[in-house]
Amino acid sequence: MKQPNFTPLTGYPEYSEDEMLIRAQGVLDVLKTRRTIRDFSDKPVPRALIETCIAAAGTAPSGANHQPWHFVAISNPDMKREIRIAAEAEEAAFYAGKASQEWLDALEPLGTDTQKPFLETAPWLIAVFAQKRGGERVGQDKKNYYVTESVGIATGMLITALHAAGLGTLTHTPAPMNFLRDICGRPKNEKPFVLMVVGYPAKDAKVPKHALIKKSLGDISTFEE
Ligand code: IYR
Repeated sequence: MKQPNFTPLTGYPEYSEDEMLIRAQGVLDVLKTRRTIRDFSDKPVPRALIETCIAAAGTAPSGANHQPWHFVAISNPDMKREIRIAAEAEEAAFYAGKASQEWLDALEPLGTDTQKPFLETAPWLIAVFAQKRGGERVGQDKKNYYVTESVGIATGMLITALHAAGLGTLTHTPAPMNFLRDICGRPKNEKPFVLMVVGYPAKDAKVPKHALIKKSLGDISTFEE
């Protein structure tokens, strides 16, 4: 058995408990203002901002540290149009009968429909892919573990970084999204996980009141002390 190789931990300064609470509250204050946006401005967003947020997502923990994700950032108008056409075709089938009545009832308060103009309006789409096989280095072909969990965590960190930077996001999941693999030219071992729509909110952006209903801390947690 090969001996694991260790190095000293860095990057954990000690704060006072008061300071820790202030820091945690600061993160909560920022995250509380996040909304899922469907009305985007076409104002351009610098590529460096998107790169930095993807780098933040790439720091996520993952099964065996295989980092089983790939992010395709798209600002190319032709590709965005192609994605919109394919996504709207899937959504048309979804709303016309593929979705159960219970599902449609659950979506009713969001006011969503088959039209996805934001896929062209927003300056960036980030297609997130999950890799069934890979490894800790690009080009490897080992089995990946906890792929969904790992890519889900990375996507959460991507959303957090984008929001902290002042950008709006929509977590878009047209189903199925296999068209994304073809349009983005990604290999067979990658499964489209989510399509993040990224940009500034439109000046007159509205959000459904339904989205403001948040469970309380008591609802979402139990403490056993
Ligand atoms: N993908 C569809 C439907 C949809 C599904 C869920 I679950 C949502 O939270 C929102 C929408 C659409 O984008 O319209």
